[in-house]
Amino acid sequence: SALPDAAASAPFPADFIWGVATSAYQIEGAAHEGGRGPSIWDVFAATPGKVAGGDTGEHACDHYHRYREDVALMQSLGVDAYRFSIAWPRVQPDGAGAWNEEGWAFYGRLLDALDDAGIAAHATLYHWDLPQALEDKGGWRNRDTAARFADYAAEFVRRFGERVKTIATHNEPLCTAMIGHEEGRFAPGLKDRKAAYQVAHHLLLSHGLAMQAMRAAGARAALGIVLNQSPAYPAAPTEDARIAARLADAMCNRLFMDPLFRGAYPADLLAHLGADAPVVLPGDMALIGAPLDFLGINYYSRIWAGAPAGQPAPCALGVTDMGWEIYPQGLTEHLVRIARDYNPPPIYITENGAACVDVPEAGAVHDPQRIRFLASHIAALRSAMAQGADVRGYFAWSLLDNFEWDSGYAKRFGLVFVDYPTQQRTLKDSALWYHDWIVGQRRAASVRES
Ligand code: PNW
Repeated sequence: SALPDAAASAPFPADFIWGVATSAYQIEGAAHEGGRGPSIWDVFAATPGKVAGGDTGEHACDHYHRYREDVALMQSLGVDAYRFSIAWPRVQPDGAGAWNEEGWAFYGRLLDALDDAGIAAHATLYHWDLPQALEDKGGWRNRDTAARFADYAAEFVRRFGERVKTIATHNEPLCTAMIGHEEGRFAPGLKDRKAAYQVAHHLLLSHGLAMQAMRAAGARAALGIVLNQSPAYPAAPTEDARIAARLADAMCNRLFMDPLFRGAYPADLLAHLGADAPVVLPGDMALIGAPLDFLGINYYSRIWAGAPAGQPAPCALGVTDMGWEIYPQGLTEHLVRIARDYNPPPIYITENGAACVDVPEAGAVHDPQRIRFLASHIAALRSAMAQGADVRGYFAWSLLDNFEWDSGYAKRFGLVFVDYPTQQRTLKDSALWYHDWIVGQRRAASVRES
């Protein structure tokens, strides 16, 4: 399926959106300010042994206080759009009942700053920071949490629905469900496969209920969901490895894509799960399958499945500082496959980026690996579009170095370097590269128009 370089280097459409992304818990800090309630990540990070270095999001990038400076940084990059998330416990500390006006006011100020800078806002309602009060009642294992989420979503639309271009219900429900409830590496830290699949279903249900509630509240923004997706490849030329890859695809991709776009969980996955398959009530699948205005896809790497015991998965290219294989072609292959198998709505690449070992040096940060990562994935995206994938925008992860979940501050994904003790921000070479890339695309578009 590889196309000649011409497709990958063709200019992007003039209205293609270039952006950067962040999430609330990873950058805001001010965990105890402005009436914010505790989230499951505050509790998890405070538990010894859960996060590298004992790091927490208590201060993070102090974006809660420095958002104006951060919007100015985005402006200097020349981006069209900013994808960020709302901290649910900031706007509804208990996850139910009273709204916290001081919390809503923060997002109002952020939206004002983005307006002034001419940067479009793309909001995500849930990027993993569940109010702890809801976790105390069973969190996403409790079906009622889905109804609480829909209330919050509708309130967001009533307040800010006119001021954002897109609203995503969830970010990466796969990670919430599996890393949070089966692996235990993310909050709330459970190790229970049956619970994890019930959580996956309740996340999808909460998405469906939120879509319904937001439409009823008169949402004008485009509504959708963000999924992390990875093509799965057999790690050996054997039938066992092919079966393992099919199952990995079911667990990572079709688990969410099939209910959203085909109205049912994958039969092979349900058969594999047996008694661990989720309880689904009548009407759930119709809610979950309601039409989306857009689909967000986060792409980082591919999955190898079925490597014979003791044999490492083949991995020809380099890896990032996360140890994740760099495989831009997977983005092309996956987007083409999604277009073919699901006929999805317009797609945004809502995250793509790399962790690198970045060292500041005399006011600069040289990160050639990140530049190569971004350039090669953008080219891979362009060739997917040439093969029919309808992609409208690309958001680099991330604007800033930030709290990288269980890795704490040890892993740096930012285009902008953050010196945490001083909170000083420094543009990395990749930020300058991204700026030049965006300017180059705009110039090419205006030449085409004249
Ligand atoms: C995404 N995995 O998380 C998240 O949306 C971001 O908050 C995060 O900072 C970024 O990617 C980088 O990690 C992921 O294990 C976490 O495959 C884990 C995985 C993938 C994405």
